[in-house]
Amino acid sequence: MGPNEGILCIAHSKDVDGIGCHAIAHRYATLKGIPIEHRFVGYMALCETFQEAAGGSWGEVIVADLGYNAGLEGCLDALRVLGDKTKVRWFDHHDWSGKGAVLQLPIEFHLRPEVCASEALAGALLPGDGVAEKVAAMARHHDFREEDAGAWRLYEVISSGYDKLRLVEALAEGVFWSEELEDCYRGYQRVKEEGYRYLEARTRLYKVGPYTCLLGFSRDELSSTLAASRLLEGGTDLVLCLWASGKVSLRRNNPSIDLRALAELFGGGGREEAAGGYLGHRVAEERYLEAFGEAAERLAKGLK
Ligand SMILES: [Mn+2]
Repeated sequence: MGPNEGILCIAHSKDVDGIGCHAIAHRYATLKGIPIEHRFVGYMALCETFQEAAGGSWGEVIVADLGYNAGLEGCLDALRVLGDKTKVRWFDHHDWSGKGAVLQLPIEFHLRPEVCASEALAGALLPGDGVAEKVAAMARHHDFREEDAGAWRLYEVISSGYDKLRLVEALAEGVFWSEELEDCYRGYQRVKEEGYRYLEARTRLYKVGPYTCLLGFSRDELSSTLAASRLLEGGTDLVLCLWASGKVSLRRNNPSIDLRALAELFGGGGREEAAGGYLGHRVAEERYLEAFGEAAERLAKGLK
């Protein structure tokens, strides 16, 4: 088998579902003896990755746990070129309603909002495979915020910045925990506590439209979910967390707020209940209050 017949897996690496999709694709390829490469992407570099894929020569491209976002409109041509010459399967559970232009591309979409992306992928690639099912179950528990100590510990390992490919390879082999992961997990508990203290010292309450919103400025050591979950404990209608990179995360306590629509004000996307984007510039630590003002103003446009 030549290198041109391999699988390219494009998914994010921010949580158990994203990493789980990579792991299931990895296991599938390994069991079939097909070479596989992974691209760990975010919404920001997605088009570049599709352009790179379109310029390459792959046996199959698997895209997973990446929902529609406005940025995709900028690479429809690359996606069409890619889909015309390569089998592309796109597994996702985000909301794709009204996104006809992308859905008309020569891509096989498996859009299943009732499951997480890893479950959709496991069902299609490795039905009946115990390891894939276990990875998918952990991804589901994390994505749907269900009890699963193993899944949540794994999430903390992912948040700690542990080597993504190493974790994917371990999961693909059915190694769900190890001494090395335990060490990483323990080390991260200390880092996380410091991150919480830093965040709690840098929050401010805003009124945006009819809603209360707690804004926070976080260090990179806290992931979106961890930082935003901590902010949500304040009980406001919604929260917006900001990082030095300009990254923005939105979460809510009030289910009547559609965060995906708000995320579009930040060039991003996501789900109704969890979304994110970018402010558009970096934020220096000493100027986070200015950035809060800017973000709150933008939010107010969407929350009239
Ligand atoms: Mn997911």
